[in-house]
Amino acid sequence: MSVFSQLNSVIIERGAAYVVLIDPDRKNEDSINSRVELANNSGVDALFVGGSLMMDGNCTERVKQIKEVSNVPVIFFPGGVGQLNSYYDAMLFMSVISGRNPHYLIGEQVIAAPLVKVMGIETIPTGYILMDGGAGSTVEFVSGTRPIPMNRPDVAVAHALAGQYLGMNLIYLEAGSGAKEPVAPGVVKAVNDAVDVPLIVGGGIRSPETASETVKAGASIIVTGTIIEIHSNRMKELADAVHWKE
Ligand code: 1GP
Repeated sequence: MSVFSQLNSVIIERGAAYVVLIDPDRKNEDSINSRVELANNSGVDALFVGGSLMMDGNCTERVKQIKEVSNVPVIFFPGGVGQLNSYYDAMLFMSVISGRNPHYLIGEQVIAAPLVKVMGIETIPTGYILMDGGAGSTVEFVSGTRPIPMNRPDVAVAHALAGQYLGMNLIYLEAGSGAKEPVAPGVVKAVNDAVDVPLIVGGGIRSPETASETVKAGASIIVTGTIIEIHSNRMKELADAVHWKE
């Protein structure tokens, strides 16, 4: 069964899926193993692995380590083609559709595509929409794109629809890692009402209450990174909040 089908089964059976983002960067060197082990036992449905900026050259080694320890699918959440390797079970084949920087709309993807083919990684076509979470996210700087203001659900809807019509299987509403404010429930609802594909929502989600509110607004997949870097033991309560059908 493909990783995408597995995620869809979780969404159908448990209401929504819970994903923990692990940044394979130097700062997490000592905590990766324990965090992945905890994820194995906390009802986490998948790991996203990636980050906008790597501060050393050991990313591949860390992804290998994550794959060795993980019991759940390890999905590449690409910060750039340099983080591509064959240890991932699948990847979000993403385009930053909220931006107008051709390199992140199609440039990185063209560089990555032949390598993905050779490595045989499952690709999940994903339209990535950066919303303004109020913290000036790293992805904003690295991608050279402007986030969509949070008070413009109409603009978010237009981008998400364009993504769906271009064939994206998932739409990712991103407030940016460490966002002050997560994607507003009103934005999630407006986009979910407009598109037929599942929504991933991440950035600034720090509590089960926010996770639950975001799912109720229409998110099918919730991603948390920062809160788990600070309090790994909160994975279980976040997973329980996301899995509302149980
Ligand atoms: C994944 O960028 C997010 O979409 C992760 O954000 O680190 O704020 O949880 P946090």
